Amino acid sequence: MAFTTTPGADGDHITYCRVCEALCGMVATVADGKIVKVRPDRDNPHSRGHICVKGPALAEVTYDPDRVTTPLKRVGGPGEFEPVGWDEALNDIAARLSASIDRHGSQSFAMNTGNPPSMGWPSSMGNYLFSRAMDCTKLFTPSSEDITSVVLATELIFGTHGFVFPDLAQCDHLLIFGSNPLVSHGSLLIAPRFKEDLVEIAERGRVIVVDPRRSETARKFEHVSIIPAGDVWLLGAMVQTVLAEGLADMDFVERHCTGFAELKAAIDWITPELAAPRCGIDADEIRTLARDFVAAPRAAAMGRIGICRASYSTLTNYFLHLLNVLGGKFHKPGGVGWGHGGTATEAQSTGPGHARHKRHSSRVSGQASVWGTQSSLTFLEEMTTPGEGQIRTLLTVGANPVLSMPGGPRLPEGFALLDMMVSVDLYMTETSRHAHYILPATTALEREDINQFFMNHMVRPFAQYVPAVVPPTGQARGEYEILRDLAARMGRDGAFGNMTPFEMADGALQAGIEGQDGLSLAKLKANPHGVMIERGRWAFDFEKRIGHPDGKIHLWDDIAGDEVARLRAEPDPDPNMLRLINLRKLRSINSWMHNVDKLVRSDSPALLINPVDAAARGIDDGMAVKISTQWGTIEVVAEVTDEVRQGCVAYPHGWGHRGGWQGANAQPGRNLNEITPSTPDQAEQVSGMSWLEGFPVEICAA
Ligand SMILES: Nc1nc2c(c(=O)[nH]1)N[C@H]1C(S)=C(S)[C@@H](COP(=O)(O)OP(=O)(O)OC[C@H]3O[C@@H](n4cnc5c(=O)[nH]c(N)nc54)[C@H](O)[C@@H]3O)O[C@H]1N2
Ligand SMILES: Nc1nc2c(c(=O)[nH]1)N[C@H]1C(S)=C(S)[C@@H](COP(=O)(O)OP(=O)(O)OC[C@H]3O[C@@H](n4cnc5c(=O)[nH]c(N)nc54)[C@H](O)[C@@H]3O)O[C@H]1N2
Ligand code: SF4
Ligand SMILES: [Mo]
Repeated sequence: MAFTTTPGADGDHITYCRVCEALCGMVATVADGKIVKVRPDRDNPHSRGHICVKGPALAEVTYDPDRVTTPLKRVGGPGEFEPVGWDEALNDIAARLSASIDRHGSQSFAMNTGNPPSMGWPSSMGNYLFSRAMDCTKLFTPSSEDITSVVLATELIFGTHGFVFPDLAQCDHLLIFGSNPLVSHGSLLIAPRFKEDLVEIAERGRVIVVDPRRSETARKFEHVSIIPAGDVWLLGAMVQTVLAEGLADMDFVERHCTGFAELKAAIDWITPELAAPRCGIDADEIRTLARDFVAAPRAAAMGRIGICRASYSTLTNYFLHLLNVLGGKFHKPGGVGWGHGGTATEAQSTGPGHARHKRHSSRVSGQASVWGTQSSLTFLEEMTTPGEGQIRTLLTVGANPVLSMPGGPRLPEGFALLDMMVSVDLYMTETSRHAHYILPATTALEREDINQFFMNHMVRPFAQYVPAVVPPTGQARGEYEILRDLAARMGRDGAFGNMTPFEMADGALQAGIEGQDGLSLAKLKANPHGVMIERGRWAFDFEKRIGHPDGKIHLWDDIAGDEVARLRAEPDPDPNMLRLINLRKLRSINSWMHNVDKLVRSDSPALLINPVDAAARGIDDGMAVKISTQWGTIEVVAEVTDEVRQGCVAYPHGWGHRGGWQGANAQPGRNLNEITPSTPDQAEQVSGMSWLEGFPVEICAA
């Protein structure tokens, strides 16, 4: 079949989705200059025809009448804007940003970059280079609601942040902690046909899903129901079992690890009997889970956000790594390890010293920074607390923290104090309506891209370059272009260098990892459906990627020691407490696709509550209920279901819209982040991670 590579030309265009990390291949048909159809790309050798409902919905977003397609300048209160030209907008922004920074110092400038721009190469490079151009140390991202704890745990053990993920292709015993890949399609681990991989693993062996909710994934495989945030106890006791029963792979430990004796002594008290009431899983079952895992020759344990956002999430992820390492599953077929599919830039970025714990601890409450980003829970106080380094100017790029950050609804108190706030977005959102300027970004279908950053955590590494399907709607521009232009107008574009993002990508592709591959941008352009990178996942020397100066995996570490001591002093949980967990659904992506009618038509947010908990409160299915915490109360609709265990309720975030997206505004639901723990003292102190899973709530009929 013939394809065209000219943006906007009639015919079929090869592209890929950038809504989630699966990056599924798609074919978009253009007629009369407009996208009329989006279908799966069956010739994409990686996703092989897989897409979900959200991929084609990118076309609806592209042509959404509520989309912002010209620069907007605030002329009154929040939400009151008038269109302006690009030159006028960028000149005014540059002048006012420069003046404020001259007066208050570079520490007074902050950036908040969100999830969607991180899915693209030029957009993420634009953000990165602009933050460098501005010497920005106040970088807020969703990391502290997402990956900070796993990044820190990985740094402590391996001295690097390189993502450790399972070899789904060869594994035959997979433990999944706190992930629902049948809905999320995976994260920090790319396998677009994740479900197929899991079905095949289950055919060869077992897939065990540890989750407080009988999630879509748990339903299809073996489900182990856990008390929310109980994973630190379960994983601690599994590691203790491995140590106490002498099951550890001592050959690997002796060759590659330090700290074995210290670890063994420090956690001997986390017995399965002690852990059982704290995680809700019998002591015998905990032992069996540990023994079966170690005994399986090709086994892997993986975790994702369900274990990343509680008060011991760094330690939880630390124990998860230990389980894999001690169980003899690290850097082994069917086990876990670093990816080998990347390019030289990624090999370097997974090398020593990149996690940068505490490099820029926060000014007011001293919260740790991890991976160069700040804890979200310090965002408001950094804007409102006077003194040197108070945030005076803010750039948000593809982020909607008013809905997506804990305490988000209070952020406008800080926005109101800013000299200048600029948002680069597709919409006037709950966040960008407070900006002085909204600069219109392109959608994924309106920009060329390469999956550069993602190759390194693909189960089966794959490289693809795609041109834009259509030219930008109205006056929209790509983030890279916008930010480079803005930096130039401030005389700060030196950081952007002389190469385009694609020239940089080409250099990295040609360099390859350890001299292999023969990849180049030209080769990708000649193979528009993408190229599988054929090399063995384990065919490299993992010791070279360990970042600790001694070249060893550290089984024990002072920070982990402090966390274990803190855990030991943890009071017994209140057995009557209701704890809330978060919920992701197939037709939603965080806060930003709720203006697409075909997605929201059959997706409405409800609080899942167990029949026993509902009956105790006189709550029936479909009833309005109040969820309260010390941070506030929201009224939502209840769905009574034994899908959630007793003592656990679940609600999705990203709803409760009040922006310029009319369809989204008309949807039911409330902003969960009105009531999530939102003060800096509620962050996990070691990592700054937000507490989103298993925090206590009270529920009553409204
Ligand atoms: N459809 C859809 N896909 C998405 C997204 C989306 O919004 N919608 N978001 C994308 C993003 S930004 C990310 S980061 C990824 C996340 O990808 P995943 O980590 O797979 O995210 P979830 O689907 O939320 O799955 C988390 C699971 O953890 C469970 N859980 C909650 N609390 C606990 C706990 O204390 N212990 C344990 N063991 N489990 C717990 C939840 O019930 C849930 O089933 O998904 C991405 N994909
Ligand atoms: N309570 C609770 N809070 C959570 C989570 C949770 O599970 N529970 N999940 C957390 C996680 S894992 C994440 S990743 C974050 C997400 O946090 P954010 O990234 O801040 O939030 P999103 O809802 O993804 O908003 C993305 C914004 O980008 C805009 N946008 C979409 N596409 C583009 C584009 O191509 N370019 C530009 N410039 N803008 C674009 C959208 O209009 C929207 O305003 O939320 C976190 N917050
Ligand atoms: S799973 Fe859906 S949202 Fe994710 S990349 Fe594929 S089509 Fe896009
Ligand atoms: Mo995320």
